Amino acid sequence: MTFAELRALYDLPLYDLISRGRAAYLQHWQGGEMQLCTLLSIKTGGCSEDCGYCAQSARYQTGVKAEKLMETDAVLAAAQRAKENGSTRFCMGAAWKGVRDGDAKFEQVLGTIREVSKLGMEVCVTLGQLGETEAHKLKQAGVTAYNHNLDTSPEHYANIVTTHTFEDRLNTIRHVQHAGMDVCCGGIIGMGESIDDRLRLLEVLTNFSPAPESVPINCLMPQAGTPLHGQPPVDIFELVRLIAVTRIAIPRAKVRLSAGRTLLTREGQALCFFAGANSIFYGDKLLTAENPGVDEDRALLDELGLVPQPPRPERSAAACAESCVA
Ligand code: SAM
Ligand code: DTB
Ligand code: SF4
Repeated sequence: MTFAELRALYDLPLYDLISRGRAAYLQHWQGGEMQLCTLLSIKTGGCSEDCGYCAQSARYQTGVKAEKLMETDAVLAAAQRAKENGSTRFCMGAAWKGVRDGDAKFEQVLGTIREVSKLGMEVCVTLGQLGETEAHKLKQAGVTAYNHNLDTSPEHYANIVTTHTFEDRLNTIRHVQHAGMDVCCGGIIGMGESIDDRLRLLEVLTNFSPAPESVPINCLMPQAGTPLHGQPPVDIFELVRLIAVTRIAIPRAKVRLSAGRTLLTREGQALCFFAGANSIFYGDKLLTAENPGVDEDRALLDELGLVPQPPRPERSAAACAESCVA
């Protein structure tokens, strides 16, 4: 879609826009199903990069300590708990600039993925930059989706990060696509960007081929010690509008209401779900930041009459070993 088309949608009267978001959702998805994803930080803190929102950058005094890469057994136990709790997707994140073939840590992560992928969940990782070889090895090990956010518009990117570029992010995404993994790619709002910046990011996403399988929309979790701490919170109607436009523009994608739900009311979240969000992170913690508790989320889903999305066997690691089509 063009920027002008996205902007025209965004500027519709709110109820017209969310009605169109809801209609686009119902064309492609079972009404009432919410995908539950569990996040685990398998390597926390000490990151070389200077992303201005991130508590895990070694450049800022945030109180997040650098930890070692988690052992396979501990990750596997967390994945098993996530499955028992009803999550159908397990996403492992590492505070790295990227990974390199031949590196012992990368080998360890591949071993962990091989084990986690036997549980039958969708397996997602977010490890930073990848080359072609690394992407193929991740796919072979059982990764079904790779999360690599563009985070903001090409124009605003350098105001937020200087240690890598928007183009670097796109290159990794191309490697992920060529290796046949699903692309999970979205952004963060509330980083001082304009509405146009948010829609320019969406314009880039709508031009991906194939379309992203998931689009996480994060609201900035203000992290003490980072340059972006102190940004004003995101306006709920701006968030709802962006979700609806994303749903209309990329109707088959999971639109994930990601970081920042602790900053939203229940009513605000309900409006986001109506506008087209159909996936959440489920569990008390994101990577380092708070997430609503499992009991609170279960209660919210119950009150709204939403049910966890059943596993999609066709997207499990085993089924995706050869190829996964959207
Ligand atoms: N290091 C890898 C990378 O940057 O791609 C993977 C981990 S990184 C923490 C994954 C994503 O988390 C970021 O791209 C960003 O979208 C999101 N994120 C990090 N800190 C955040 C914050 N304070 N608020 C909202 N989203 C955040
Ligand atoms: C995504 O888009 N959001 C998640 C996941 N992908 C890796 C991460 C959110 C991180 C929030 C801040 C933190 O926990 O440190
Ligand atoms: Fe490092 Fe990722 Fe945080 Fe950037 S977002 S500082 S690359 S962990």
